[in-house]
Parts: sequence; C-alpha cells; structure tokens
Amino acid sequence: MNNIKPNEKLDVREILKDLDKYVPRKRGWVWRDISPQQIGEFTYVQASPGLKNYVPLPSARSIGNIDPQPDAVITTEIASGRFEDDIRRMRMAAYHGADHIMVIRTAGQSHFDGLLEGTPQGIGGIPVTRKQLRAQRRALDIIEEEVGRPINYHSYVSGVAGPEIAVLFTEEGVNGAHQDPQYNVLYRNINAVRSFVDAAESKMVMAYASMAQIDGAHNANATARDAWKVMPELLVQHIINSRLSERIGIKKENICLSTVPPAASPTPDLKLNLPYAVALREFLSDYKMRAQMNTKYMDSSTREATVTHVLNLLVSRLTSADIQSTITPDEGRNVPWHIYNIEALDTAKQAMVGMDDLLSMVSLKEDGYLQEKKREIQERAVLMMEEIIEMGGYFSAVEAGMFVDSGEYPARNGDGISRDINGGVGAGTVVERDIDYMAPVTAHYGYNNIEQYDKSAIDDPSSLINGCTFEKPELVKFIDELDDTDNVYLRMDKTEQYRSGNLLKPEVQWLGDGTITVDLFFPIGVRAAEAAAILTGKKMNLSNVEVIHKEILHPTEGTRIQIKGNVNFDIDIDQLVLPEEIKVHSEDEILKYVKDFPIKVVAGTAGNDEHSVGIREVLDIKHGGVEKYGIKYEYLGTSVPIEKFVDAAIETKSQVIMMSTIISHDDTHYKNMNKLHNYAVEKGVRDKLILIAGGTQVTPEIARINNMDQGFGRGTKGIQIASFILDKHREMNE
Ligand code: Z98
Repeated sequence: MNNIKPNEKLDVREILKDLDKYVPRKRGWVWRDISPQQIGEFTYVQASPGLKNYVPLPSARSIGNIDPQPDAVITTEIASGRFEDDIRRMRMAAYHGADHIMVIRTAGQSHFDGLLEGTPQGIGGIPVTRKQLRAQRRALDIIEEEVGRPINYHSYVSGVAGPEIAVLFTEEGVNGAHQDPQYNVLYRNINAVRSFVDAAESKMVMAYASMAQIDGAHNANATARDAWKVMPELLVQHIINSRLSERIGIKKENICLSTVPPAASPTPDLKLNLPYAVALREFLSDYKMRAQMNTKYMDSSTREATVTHVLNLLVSRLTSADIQSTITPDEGRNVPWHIYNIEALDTAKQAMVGMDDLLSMVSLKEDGYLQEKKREIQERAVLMMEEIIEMGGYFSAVEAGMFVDSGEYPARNGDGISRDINGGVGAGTVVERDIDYMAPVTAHYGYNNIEQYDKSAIDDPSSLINGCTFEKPELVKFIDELDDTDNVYLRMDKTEQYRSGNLLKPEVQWLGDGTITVDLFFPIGVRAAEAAAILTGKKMNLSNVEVIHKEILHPTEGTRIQIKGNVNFDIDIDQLVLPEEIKVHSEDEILKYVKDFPIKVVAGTAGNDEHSVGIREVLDIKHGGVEKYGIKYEYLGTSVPIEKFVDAAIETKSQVIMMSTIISHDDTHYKNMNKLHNYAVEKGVRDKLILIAGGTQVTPEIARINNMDQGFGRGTKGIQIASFILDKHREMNE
C-alpha cells in the first residue's frame, strides 16, 4: 500500500482497512527546506527542493517540464463533505505543489460541545471525526512518500470543545490548527472567559505536539463592512493571540499570523495592502506569516479571483510569506470543485516562481507614502491597544463593542460586535481548580499539583497512570461507525461501480456526481439570459440546473452565463475508442539526430487540393513545424500531381514525402495514398522513401491501410511528425 505508483489509483478501501490500528508516522509542523535551486539553466533563490512526482505548469512543456518549487508552504482547503472523495483531491493537490492541506469543519462546528465519531457526511466541510482524521492522515502519509515532501495536515481548534479537539488532533498526527480565542468570542458568541481558559489548555497541547498555530484575525476582514477600515484592529488581534500563544509555550516559529490583504481591486489595492503588510511584518517580525487571499471581495468570476490572488501574491513577494494560502472561487459559488483547488495552487506556484528574488531588483521606498501610511496604521493600532488597557482590558473592550466597528480606529460608528462577559455559550462553566486538583496527563496548562502524589512525576505527570494517549496510542479508543444510515461504507457502496467497475461519470467533487458546467453567451440582457440559460440546461437533459456565474458584457448586447447541472448517463470505459497514441521525442533528441543524419522532405497538397494551411503549419518553423527540428523541406505547392511528389523526392535526394490530402469525397484521399505508393514502387524507390499522408480526414489507421508509412489527422503538431520520421529513418537505416 505504501508503494503506490503514479499510474495507480489510491484505493480508499485499503486506507480504511485496519484503521483502528493505524498510528500516524509523525507529529508536528514541517517547513519547507528553503535553499536556492539550480534547475536546468535557471537559478531560483526563494526556492525549495523539487518533488519526486509532480504535475508541472502547462507552459513547462516548452521549458523541459521543469517544476520549480517556491519557498513558502502552499495551502489548499479541501472539504467537500465526503472525506473519502477529498483524499483523491489531496493527492492531486500534492502533485501540484500543496504541502498544507486544510480541512474545514462542517458548518459552524464550533457550536458542538463534544467530539463526533464515525464518518457522517458534512455540509460545506467535513465533521472532523477521529476516523476521518486518521484516514486522511494515513492517505497523506502515503502521498507524501509519493511526492517526496512532508505534507502538513490542518484543521481548526475552536468552540467549547476546543481542548478536546486539540487532544484529538495530537493523537491523530494533525500538524497545524487555527486557534484563536477571539474567534470564539466574536464570531461564535462563546463566553469570553471560557474561550481564553480553553485557549490556554488547547495551545499547551498544540505546543506539546509542535503544531503550527494560525490565528483568526482575518475573520474581522471578512466580517467588517469595509474590510480596509479594520486594519488597526487586525494588528491588535494578531498581537493578542500571538503573545498569548508565546506565553503559553508555542515556539515562535510555529506561531503564524493569518494575514489577508484587507482590500481588493477596484480599490487601489496595493496602496492599501502594501503599507498594511509592511506595518504588520515590522510589528510582528518574530512570527510567521500565513498569507491568505481576501475572500470578502471574491465573487464567482474565476478570472477576477485569479487577478486578486496574483495581486495578493505580489504583496507576499514584496514583503514575506511563510505559508501561502490559496482560496478558490468556490467561496463565491458554494461548490468545492477539484479543478479550482488545482487552479489556485497553480496560480500560487506560477506567480511565486515568476516573482522569484523580486527584491534583489526592486526595493520598497524608505520614505514617502508607503512609510507614512505604514506608520499611521501602526499608530492607530497602538492607540487602540492603549484604550483597551484603559478600559480595563480585553473583556471590557469586547463588551464595549471595540471590535469589527465599521469606523477606522479611532473613528467609531458604534456598530462593533459586543459580547457580555457573563454571556454567550458556556457562560459560568469556568470554576477555580480545587486545592487538590490533579490531572495526570501530558501537556496540561496551569496548576496541577502533582507533587502531592509523587514528586518525581512533576515533569512527567502521566507516569502516574503509566502514560497517556500521547505516549501510548494503543490507549486511544477508536470508535468506528455510530450511524448505520450515514457512513463511508454506505456511500462507497453506492458509487462502487464508478470505483472498481467500468463506469465513468464527469465529476466536480464526489465520485459519480455527474456534475458539469456549461459556458454560454446570449445576445440579450442579464435577466432574460439567465432564464434562457436554465432552459438551455434543461433542453440539454441536465438536471438540477443552476446559474453559477453571470457577467454583463453589455446591458442589452449580451450576457455571459455559466450553468451547472447533472448528467444522467454513465460512460462505459470499455466502449471508449481511444485514438492511437502518438509517441514524441524531445526537441533536443530530434535536433541531434537530424544533425547527425540530415533529413529532407518534399511536401505539398495532392491532386486538386488547394488547402495549404495545414501542411504549412506542420512544415514552417513559426508554429513548430518540422523545420524547427532541423528538417529541410522543399515545398511543391498546392494541387501537386502525385507523380511529381516522387520525382521531386528523387531529384532533391529527399527521404520523406509529406502529402496533404484534405478533399475526401469519392474517397479521393484513399486513392491519392495508393497512387503515391504505387508510383514509388514503379520508380523502384518505395523502400527508400518515408511516405506520410496528412489531412483532416486522415487517421493513422486509414493511412497505413492505404500503403502509407503513417498518417496524421487534425491537430497534428510538427514534433509528432518529426518524431515519426526519426523512428522510421532509424529503422530503415539499421
Ligand atoms: C481560513 N477558511 O482561515 P467553525 N477558528 C478560526 C477560524 O478562522 C475558523 C474556525 C475556527 C478560512 C476561514 N475560518 C475560516 C480562527 C474559520 C472554524 O466555527 O467550526 O467553522 O470554526 O483558512
């Protein structure tokens, strides 16, 4: 199982087998090994070692398929509701450069006051249960071997069950978590005292497990009316949580600020975001930056989201990012699509590599607007901190509604979030520890009074009970499934035919979901276009048709619409007819061969055929025709008599004839091929010539049946023809 190969599917049933006995391989967060890399002729400065197995960026095709990896850990959030499907997406993500997989807990799981067990299906996330965590960590243990780089697994430690979750995460080898009591207080209305006490315990456990901790300041961004107005408060929130974490014992290198550029274009993006980023990094330089995109200003346009993402990445490169998060436009669509995870990862990788070592060429100005604005943000933050202290501290400040007010501090609009210190979920549940209180567990915050039982156990309290689950995984109680109507086995049985059978369906998030998108344009205004799009989907036999994106191109001239819907058919893999695979050699290999054995081609369009565009494309250097690979050619023009091809080949001492034959009525193309072959035989040169026919109706099979050495159809590239010529020439001269 651990030796999975790239050409084998990950078998989720194998991962679930004997899961009760699986122990994660390691604990703790892993940063990338940052070091300059020489890849081909390029040197990358802000870089990390390459992967064993990967999928490079599309354009790498023309750059030796290189896949340079940037310095920052790259995150993707994966949680479709079904962890078994997410595992496959994680593997795809790892191949594209993700080494931080965040799983989102199902809608508002902070409201749960205990742990869930089994594998129920989630909504907008997965119900993070022990079984799901263990299965996913086990899958990642395999995937990280495959790509040759550690992969960090991450979720959230929040809600009134926060400490229990921190313990669960430690036991299951989770490597990072969001933990910020301010999140509980402000956004989940959990009692403030309870939240800070729980945070102390949770952070202590996370420190023990060397987990990376990410704060929740960015939620102020997402919640505020105008996200750029809360910049001073963001600094305050970061400071409160990171200092708390440090005091409790989390190593500075594992304390990460969740920083989000507060504005997005059409605001003057960089004029707001860059001074903010500089202010933040200057104030909190001891800690790590987890840079995430601004989700508040992300809509359903993938194009717009990508531009915002790239501008955010520019800010990261002009300042710093230790973790570069990627958020997908799914946020605006409420459908987690595999493809958008991968697109966002590629955007991050491409932009970061593209902006490698930027600061060796440009620098941030040390005077003027940038510095003044930075200072202004910092001053506002310091003033806010001072006022909080004057008010009597954090709890009083929250009560007074100091946070997420729509005014830019010190301006106040009186609409901030206000929480009563005695109110909220879990109010009144914090009690002082009794004088003889004792908890014989590893990683426990505060007064524990071990010495009353055994002084020698002070540094190792769990020795009093022969070790706890942190040291002895066999003590962990593994509960498999609690719900016999909603669990992974039932879900997998339902889709088994798509897993191990020969059926296939298009998919966006779950195996066999049958969902597709269709891009449409209607020459009409948006309301009518929307209705027309839905009807189009229905007429295409799609079910559950929904508009997921619309863009006005002109109020009356036209609207772009994207719909999604489900297909109700299966594709039988055994019935698929796959076109013949055309082997290609590398550019260098062909160039070298042709240098050693010069090759000449005569080419033209046959008989009465005047269609010369296709043949020119595969001949001329401009679009990568055979000329690009050192092959010389003699172009005979259009409507070339068949005999002339052979006579010209003899005359010019060419080894290859490339005959284009587009016209196909009356089987002209078949006839041309046979005529060419027969004439070459008649002239006694057939065994010395490579005969190639090309054209829109030509397939390799048709050409070979009709006595050609090979045929090439629509979409052929010069390198495919050059590769064939190389192989055939080599074979003939052996
Ligand atoms: C991110 N997905 O930051 P619930 N704690 C903190 C959080 O920021 C969040 C939760 C807990 C984005 C933002 N953040 C989502 C500090 C959520 C989640 O209540 O179980 O959903 O807690 O990557």
